[in-house]
Amino acid sequence: MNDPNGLIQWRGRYHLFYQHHPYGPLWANMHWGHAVSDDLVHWRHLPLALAPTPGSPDQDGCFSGCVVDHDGVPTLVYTGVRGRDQLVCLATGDGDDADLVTWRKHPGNPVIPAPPAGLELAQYRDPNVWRGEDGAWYLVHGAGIAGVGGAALLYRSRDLVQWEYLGPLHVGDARRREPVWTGSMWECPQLFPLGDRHVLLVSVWHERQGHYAAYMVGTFDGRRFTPQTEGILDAGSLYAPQTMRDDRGRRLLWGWLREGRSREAMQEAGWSGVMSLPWVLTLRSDGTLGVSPAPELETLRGEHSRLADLALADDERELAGTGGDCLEIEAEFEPGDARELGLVVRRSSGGEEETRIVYEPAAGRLTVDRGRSSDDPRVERAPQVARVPLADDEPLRLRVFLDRSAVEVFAIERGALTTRIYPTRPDSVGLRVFARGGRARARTLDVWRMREIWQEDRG
Ligand code: DQQ
Repeated sequence: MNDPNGLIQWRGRYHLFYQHHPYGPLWANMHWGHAVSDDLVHWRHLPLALAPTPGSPDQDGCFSGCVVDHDGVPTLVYTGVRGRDQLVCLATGDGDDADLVTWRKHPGNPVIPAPPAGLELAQYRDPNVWRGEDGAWYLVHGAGIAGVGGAALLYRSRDLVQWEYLGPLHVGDARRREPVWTGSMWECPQLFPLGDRHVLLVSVWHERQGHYAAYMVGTFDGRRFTPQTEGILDAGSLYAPQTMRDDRGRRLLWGWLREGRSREAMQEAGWSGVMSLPWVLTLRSDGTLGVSPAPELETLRGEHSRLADLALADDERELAGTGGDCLEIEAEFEPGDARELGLVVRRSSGGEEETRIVYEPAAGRLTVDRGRSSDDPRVERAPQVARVPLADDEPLRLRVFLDRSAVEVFAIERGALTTRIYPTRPDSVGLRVFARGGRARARTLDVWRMREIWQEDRG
């Protein structure tokens, strides 16, 4: 699996569609998978929602898109792939079907039959649709302009079938590399209101220089987006995120956690790709995005251990009896004068394997060090790094979720860093806390074993 698609709450239930290859562990032959949840925590698999139709505009793949409520008719807007064409297609569901399992493709597909004229587009895919305040439908479309790079294009429609091109919503600045680079294209763009601003979320894609998810916060005048602040949503493994607003008014986000192992290792495992946890987005007073894990995840907290007021002076302590590979860890540190401090997770008893979550106060840098995460030579070892500057005397508050190969680290309300790790040893479950080059204090350290979400399916 890869990108989350079509996030929607329908009759109170959360639907999560996603890019899926049902017949093999590597990316190919894109279908739409589908899962549903009442509580954001326990999910039920539903049948495939979309499959390519031979001889049609999506014969070579049903790529990313969204689902909207069109006056009671669930309507799926996606990228149909035929040869080199990647064009906007529609499918409609049955509003009375709470499971949203039946989809009929529109006979007039593709509903946007060609990219806009007058732009030299090297890439064009990934529609995302919302209802504007004027009652019209708006669509932001991912694009890459030859010689420029990432762009988000804007369309408007009254009926989701006839679309008028309104021009570029926003075009990347090819002179800058950070934080929002143009890359070759912006995949999966999404524009949504948050607080008193609009957020443009983009997945920066470049064929040789990597992928990452970035955001801009700014204003939208109905035609153009003007950024005021911008940042990297996640400098780790999360890509192609999509968001939805739920009936509690929250802006929820999911992303695809990409693999960090070779194609051969994925083949051997028989699967690849993980969906992130549900995140809640907020707008911080400095105009940057705050992220935190959805509070519903706390219902998975099982056996609990707590340590409080632990002084650390250039040492590393084993937290006996707290280890595991499915844990939630919440820690609040006073960084003191330590050069670095943090947690060691998935540590084998002899230290052969370990993953270090390291905070360096002077640099305001959070790193997940995967240098010794795995004995398997086929996995990525590069550290993953996020900027998390703290104010003077501000504590470092971390929430860490370990779920086997998926690691999601939240520096509370400030940023997130997701990682994939592949320890090989059965004893790589140890947990430690450390400070180096000075003194720090762990004010509180809570560890919960996380409960399994799939039990009922096994019964
Ligand atoms: N994944 C989809 C595309 C999208 C990319 C194909 C982003 O629609 O651009 O699986 O990961």
